[in-house]
Amino acid sequence: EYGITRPAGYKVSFHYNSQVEDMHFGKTHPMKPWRLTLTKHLVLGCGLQYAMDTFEAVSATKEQVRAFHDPDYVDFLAEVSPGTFEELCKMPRFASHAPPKHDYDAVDLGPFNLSTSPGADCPVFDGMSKYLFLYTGATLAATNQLTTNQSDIAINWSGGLHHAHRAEASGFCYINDIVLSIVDMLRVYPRVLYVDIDVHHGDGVEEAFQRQPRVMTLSYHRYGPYDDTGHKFFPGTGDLTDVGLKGTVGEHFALNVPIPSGIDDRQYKYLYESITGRTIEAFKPSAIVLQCGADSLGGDRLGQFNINIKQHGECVSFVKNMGLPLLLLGGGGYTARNVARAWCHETALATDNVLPDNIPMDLVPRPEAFMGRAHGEGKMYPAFNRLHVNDCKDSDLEYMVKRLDN
Ligand code: V1P
Ligand code: CA
Ligand code: ZN
Repeated sequence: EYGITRPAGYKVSFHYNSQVEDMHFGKTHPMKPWRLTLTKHLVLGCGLQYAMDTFEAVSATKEQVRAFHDPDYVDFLAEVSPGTFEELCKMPRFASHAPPKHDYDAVDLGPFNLSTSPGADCPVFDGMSKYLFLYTGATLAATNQLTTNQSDIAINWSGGLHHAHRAEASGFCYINDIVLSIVDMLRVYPRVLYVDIDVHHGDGVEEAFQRQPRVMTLSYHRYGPYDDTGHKFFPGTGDLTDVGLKGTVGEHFALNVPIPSGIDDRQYKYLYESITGRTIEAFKPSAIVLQCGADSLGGDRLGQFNINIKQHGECVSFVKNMGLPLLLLGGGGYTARNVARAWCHETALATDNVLPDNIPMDLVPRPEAFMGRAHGEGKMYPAFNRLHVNDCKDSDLEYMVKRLDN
């Protein structure tokens, strides 16, 4: 109906399991797995399934997850539910993993930074184990498509959970599917480039490979003062001076681009294309993993950037044009309807299809209202212009690109 065709000369695979959609992190929690329902409906409604090989994801195994994560943590994640949490917490091998101390913690935290308190970043919820091992299974299947040369681009919008640590959940992320994917890729690719356009710093991935010169991590993120209470924007890391673990062979194989709030399309394009371009030139990756967190879009509930879907998509096209094996993952994204639009648009870009601007209303998720009015009624690509109140000055950005020459 939209003239969807298969891409010429290369193959794209799409990995998903609808069981992830029913999960609830909690009433007030910003992470809404049903954003993936919207994405699926939009992708299928446009007929993009005809342009790709589609795979129903199966759960990752505990053994696969242990390739990065602590064995006790993996067992805990596999067994935990709201009903078993208290009991498991008392078991000595789990109790020994004391919760991290954060100065801002207002909620009771259990081992591995997990909690049943409402308001926790990483709550224990019904069906959680299923959800975690499924999004991880989808990323690993996508990775396998690439490493076995069966696909050139592989997509998992339910993955991209970049904050998870070896034995600690963080920022809505429990299993770091990205790290597991890259570890697997290193079996066949000499060098892997990880690029992260989520509005948050990709700290978990950076940390995992801080001593590994075969993996270059590059994150673009909001960085700096958060609000009047003096809190930093989550997770508070990713300064320009953070370039990998000093004194190890991994030094200079991490790059961070800290960005003030309010950055617009033109400014983001300039930063992204100059820095990503130079990084690819210098590092010469054999494959690229792109975390496409949609919370960098204007109007996001947690984000503070003013990026439109078109520019977000151009970040995908830019790395796609390098012609390397490419893994596209999701991540953050808290204004659900815009997340669905962005990831559907990026599925189209991955398969060399162009969607019409006007998609029939029954396909288009209703636009979010922001700044007192709804933009882009009935449109695939709403205009978000200037959603965050702050202006980002060109002069605030210039020094990051200048630094590339040093
Ligand atoms: O800011 C914090 C910490 C926890 N607070 C006490 C301070 N957490 C953030 C976490 C953001 C995670 C982003 C994940 C991703 O990069 C990848 C999937 O997108 C946070 C925020 C916030 N505004 O930054 N947690 C919450 N909001 C939250 C709100 C309601 C209920 C639970 C969590
Ligand atoms: Ca980022
Ligand atoms: Zn994020």
